[in-house]
Amino acid sequence: EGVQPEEYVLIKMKVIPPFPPKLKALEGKNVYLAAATLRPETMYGQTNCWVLPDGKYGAFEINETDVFIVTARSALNLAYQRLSRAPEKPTCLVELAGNDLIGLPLRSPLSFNEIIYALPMLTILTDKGTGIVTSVPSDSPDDYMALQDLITKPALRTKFGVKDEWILPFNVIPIINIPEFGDKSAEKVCLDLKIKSQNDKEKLSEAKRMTYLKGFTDGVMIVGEYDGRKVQEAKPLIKNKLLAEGSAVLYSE
Ligand code: A2H
Repeated sequence: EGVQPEEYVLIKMKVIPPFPPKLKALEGKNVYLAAATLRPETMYGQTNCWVLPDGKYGAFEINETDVFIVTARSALNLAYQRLSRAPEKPTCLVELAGNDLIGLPLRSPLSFNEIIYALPMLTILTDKGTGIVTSVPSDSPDDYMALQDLITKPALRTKFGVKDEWILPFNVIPIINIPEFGDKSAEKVCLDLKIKSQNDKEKLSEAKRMTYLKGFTDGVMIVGEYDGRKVQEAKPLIKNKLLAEGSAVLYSE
């Protein structure tokens, strides 16, 4: 962890009932995969959610009605940020592995796709954020490459039990224009740098470096309520709206 605290927005991705057997104990509750992001203005372009197949997660009580599926580490942090039913004490209702979450159908705020699915990403860190990541392949090189890996490698889909219909209908959605990189900046930079897979760490960090700052300084929204506005201006407005309507919460670590 860095010296500076990082403030994330946790996007509440609602698990659509009926629940599979592993989640049956949670029936009747509002259950969310809570994804940590630094880019709330990109949520229009969500195509799926990422989980670490071997990662350990739990279903933690946030209040009387809501349950967040996150890592135990982040649940403890949340409990100290008033996001637990019992003050400063996480309560785990069900222990889960990432593999148990693959294929869950989700409804996520702002997403143009009404239903998206939880899919495996092999590079998720368990000591950052909640261990749940929402996927925006138009603007995140990591997300673009992890989705490409699943699309182009049937063996990978078979290994993790990923059905074609959880990925193939979901195309990259243009949401932000960056003059230098166009409307699908992550796709363009991954192609330009000839990145081969989600494991190509060096090239991916170069791709992130190239797109991340430019997206903030030069990016313009091309969809949504703030269509035509600069990303810099839209970002706090979209963040505050998500927080106000209760579809996201703040989380720092
Ligand atoms: B970002 P930082 Cl569109 N493991 O959200 C790996 N990656 C994680 C993670 C974890 N445990 N938790 C969060 N993240 C991702 C959107 C996005 C993000 C876009 C573009 C860039 C971008 C959609 N995915 O991040 O190290 C999340 O992906 C570029 C770095 O704390 C989160 O924001 O700076 C970002 O990494 C936080 O990374």
